[in-house]
Amino acid sequence: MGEKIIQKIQSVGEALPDMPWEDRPVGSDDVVWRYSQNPIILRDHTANSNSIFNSAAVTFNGNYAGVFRVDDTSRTMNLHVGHSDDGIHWNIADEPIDWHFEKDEHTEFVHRYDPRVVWLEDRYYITWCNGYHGPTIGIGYTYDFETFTFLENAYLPYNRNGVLFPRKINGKYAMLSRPSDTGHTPFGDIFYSESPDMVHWGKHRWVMGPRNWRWDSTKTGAGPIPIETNEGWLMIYHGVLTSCNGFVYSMGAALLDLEEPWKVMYRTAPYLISPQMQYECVGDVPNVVFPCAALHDAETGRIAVYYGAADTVTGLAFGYVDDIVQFTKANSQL
Ligand code: BMA
Repeated sequence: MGEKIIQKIQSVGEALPDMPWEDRPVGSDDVVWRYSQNPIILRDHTANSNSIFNSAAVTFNGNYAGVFRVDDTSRTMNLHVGHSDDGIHWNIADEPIDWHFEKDEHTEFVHRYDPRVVWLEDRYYITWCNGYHGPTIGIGYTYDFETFTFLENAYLPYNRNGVLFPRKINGKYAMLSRPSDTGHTPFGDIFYSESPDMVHWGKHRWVMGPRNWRWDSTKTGAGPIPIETNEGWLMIYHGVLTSCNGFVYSMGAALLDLEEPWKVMYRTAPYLISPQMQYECVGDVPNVVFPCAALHDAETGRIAVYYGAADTVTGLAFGYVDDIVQFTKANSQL
């Protein structure tokens, strides 16, 4: 795959005409609504998969490509590549991505999960939660979704939910992440870090954390690649509440300052989507809506959000960027 072709497609700056879409259901005033055919990817979609969820899709070469979290039937968590003509029906590889490592010490494998993918300058970068003496953020890249090269872990353990911005900010690569622990982390604040070279990360800034007595009162984590708008970076994120029956993962939104993204200007007091459908409430981990990617059509303002449901299957939700921005401003609580 020539780099030029990829660049040409991306320079259009919009998703494809057949981007996944379904109009808001008649009678609904939800700002974000689910695809009626959810889930789009079932748990046994590939050979030996236990579950496929928390995954990332992007436009690629006139179609769509993605990096999928596939937990197999031995319950190893790994990343698989997928391709699709319409962003809904996916052909996902049965075998995990075979990473190219430039340094021997990187070949140690524990697990990889919760990928995000972004087109940045000249290639697609992938970030994910990488098992390295505990979870931390792995970074790699591909030009063609065939050859994948691992760079370095961004941080020391423990960290999850590493999400790159789609362009440099103040001349530096920029990433959101969520420092954690070795387990199911009963806390979680989002931080901002910058890097001159995608390897060395620093100048860490606190962005936001849980809010008392809200749907995100236990922890927060960035979701899809932030979307640049006139009103700031639209950051769709997951927030977690602890109920008497365990964690509940919902999706909300915040607007971050364009030049100083650690400054949160608005943040939805209500969630945008919380686990309410059966496929979100029942599965390996009940009550989880976990967004990891969003296709964006700059011309129509439509977005299609990919989210993991109940740590088992993958769903789609739709909305208009302008509506979500206005909703976030009108219903904000920092
Ligand atoms: C988080 C991550 C996610 C998962 C979620 C709910 O800590 O491990 O991959 O979807 O828990 O189990």
